[in-house]
Amino acid sequence: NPTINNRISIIGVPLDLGADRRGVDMGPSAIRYAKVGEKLQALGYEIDDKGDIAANRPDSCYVDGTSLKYLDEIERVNTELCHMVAEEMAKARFPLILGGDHSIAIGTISGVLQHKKKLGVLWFDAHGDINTAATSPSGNIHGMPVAVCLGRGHERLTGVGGRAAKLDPEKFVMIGIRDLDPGEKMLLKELGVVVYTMHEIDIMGMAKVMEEAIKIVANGTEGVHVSFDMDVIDPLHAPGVGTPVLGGLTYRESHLAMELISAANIVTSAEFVEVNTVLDNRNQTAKMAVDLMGSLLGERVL
Ligand code: EXY
Ligand code: MN
Ligand code: MN
Ligand code: MN
Repeated sequence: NPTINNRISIIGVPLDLGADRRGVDMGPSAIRYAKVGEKLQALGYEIDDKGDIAANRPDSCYVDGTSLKYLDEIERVNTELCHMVAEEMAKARFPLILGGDHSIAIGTISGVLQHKKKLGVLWFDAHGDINTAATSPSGNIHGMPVAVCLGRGHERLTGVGGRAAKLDPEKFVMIGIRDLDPGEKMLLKELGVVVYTMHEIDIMGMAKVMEEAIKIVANGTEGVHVSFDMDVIDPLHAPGVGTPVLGGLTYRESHLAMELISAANIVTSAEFVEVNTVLDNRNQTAKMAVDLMGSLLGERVL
């Protein structure tokens, strides 16, 4: 039974090197300032905030060419994150990771995989994040974590957490996608990942999309990880992100998705990433992330 217990460990990862843009390094602070601990405590959880994993700033890091920017430091931070996540899960605690850029999914997911070999993933994002060094237009590693978690990409990234388990692409579902590079489209098709783009959400409605998505990731798995990139939400509601794309989820659609996952009792770990405080409007995007965590973890109106 993958149902979460009432103990949550918060881990902050103030890494912005994967985005090659300042601002998301302050995401964990902004999310804590928006009272994530208080919200989850009020919902009845016992919270252990493990603080932040130390991540270096770009000016003190080596940039290796342009195809995999800041590979050394991103590998190091993700390796540490992997160990911390595995350690918290060994204590039967629910890991809640605060980003940071989306490259941290490499560490989170490899850590979760140490305990749940059969893991489903719900990936909320405007982007596919499934580039490799060969297909990336930017060299930014936050556009690559999905490829890495499915076993594609540089061996120093796919090697984080050891070679043992990788995700099953059939248990990986993407939601809210509206910006894919040509190489990403090819790899998504090759691997057979199920993608609910904004088009499907518009046609089917979020309730139906989530019903299907939950079925796919829950059947035959030991748990489900939610990887939530704040840029999946429309920039009108979540302006504090580094790579905004028009035409995203509304406030209500994103909450409905979280509420339906919560009701299905399947989630065993989660991360909320890409809050860029420099671009945010009075911490609106960080607050929204905290509201979404509430809905994901059981908050209801009545
Ligand atoms: N696909 C583009 C790239 O690879 O550079 C943009 C990626 C943005 C990734 C953001 C975190 O989701
Ligand atoms: Mn992303
Ligand atoms: Mn994104
Ligand atoms: Mn709410």
